[in-house]
Amino acid sequence: MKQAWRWFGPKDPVSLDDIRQAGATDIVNALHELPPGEAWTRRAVAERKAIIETTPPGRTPLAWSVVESIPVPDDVKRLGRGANASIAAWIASLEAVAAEGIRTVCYNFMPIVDWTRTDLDWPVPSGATALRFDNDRFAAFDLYVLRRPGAERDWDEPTRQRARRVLDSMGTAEVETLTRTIAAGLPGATTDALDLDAFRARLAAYAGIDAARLRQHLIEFLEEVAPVAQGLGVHLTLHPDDPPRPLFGLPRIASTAADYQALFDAVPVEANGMCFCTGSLGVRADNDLVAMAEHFAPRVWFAHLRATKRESDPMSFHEADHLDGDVDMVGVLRALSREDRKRPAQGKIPFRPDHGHRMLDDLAKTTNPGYSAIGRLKGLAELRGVLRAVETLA
Ligand code: DNO
Repeated sequence: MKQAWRWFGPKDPVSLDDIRQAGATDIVNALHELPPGEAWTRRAVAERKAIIETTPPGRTPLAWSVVESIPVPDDVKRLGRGANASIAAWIASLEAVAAEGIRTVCYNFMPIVDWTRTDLDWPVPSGATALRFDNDRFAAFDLYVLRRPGAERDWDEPTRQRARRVLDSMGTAEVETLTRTIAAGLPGATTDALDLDAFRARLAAYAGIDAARLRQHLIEFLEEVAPVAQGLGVHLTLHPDDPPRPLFGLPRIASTAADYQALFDAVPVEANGMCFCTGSLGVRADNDLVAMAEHFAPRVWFAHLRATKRESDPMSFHEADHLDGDVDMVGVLRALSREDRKRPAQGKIPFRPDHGHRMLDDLAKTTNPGYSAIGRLKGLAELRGVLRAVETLA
């Protein structure tokens, strides 16, 4: 497996040398500065590639091997094949990436909001801070800040009462922070940053889109893009929903084994692949991650490895140390590395240590939430150790 690292580009406070010192060899990057729906040019991809792959004398080379993500614009999720201009632009970006020799592309199909948390600096007992999804805080936002029509129906009475108390305990600044955290998106988000009015308008545009419709739209999108990817020699990897359940009354359709199976059955071409994200999938107690890794191994072309831990309210979770959440990380790595050993050199699975606690010197620095250097370096070191052991014992 290839040890990779997400880098947000030249403005990332984590440098390419930091990544070398963490021991990663492969870079995960995207043209984050471009809005969803804008076609990437080959020239822009080549410029970024030159920044990543021009190695100063004496330094370890790095390879840009994964694009995460080419954002899927909102209209594709609402209209499916009907969003033909957006799909054409997505394919143009894919072609630009392939022309520069990058063979793995990650994307997701979450409506309106990409990955979602309520707390970005939640103190853990070591003195570090973690990302967290607190279900009551999320309900407080949905019910009393966004005031989403119909939200009352989606939350039971005890949750509504707790959410009310949570809201009453927050000052204006905290409500603003929570709003920004949820509606404006987190680093690497592929959805548009929205204020509350724009958020409500977007929600209204999803009226009538249930899980079956959204799944159909994803299948239509894949029917258009996956054969092109196949021809270009690129694997598409669908990132799971994070968290893997409906939010804001909107369907999510990449949360379970059955969800993925439906997509692979509908569009069997090999280019239709999966990003195996243990942290996202592991939030659901009914996802058996080792069984999923074994079953879907031939479809896995990229992995995000991190561990979430469900709390006393099992709808809430925080990000634990990489080996200490609910996921059986050793079991998952055993399954993925077994697959990896069967593959030729160009098919090796890149994985990145996903997220990490903010700790040590990073507590005093400006960092991208979840993407500080030291917490990920620690995560990668732990994962590398497991991998070495699993490979040695195989
Ligand atoms: C969060 C990430 C997401 C992910 C996209 C994939 O840390 O896993 O931003 O990159 O949802 O398209």
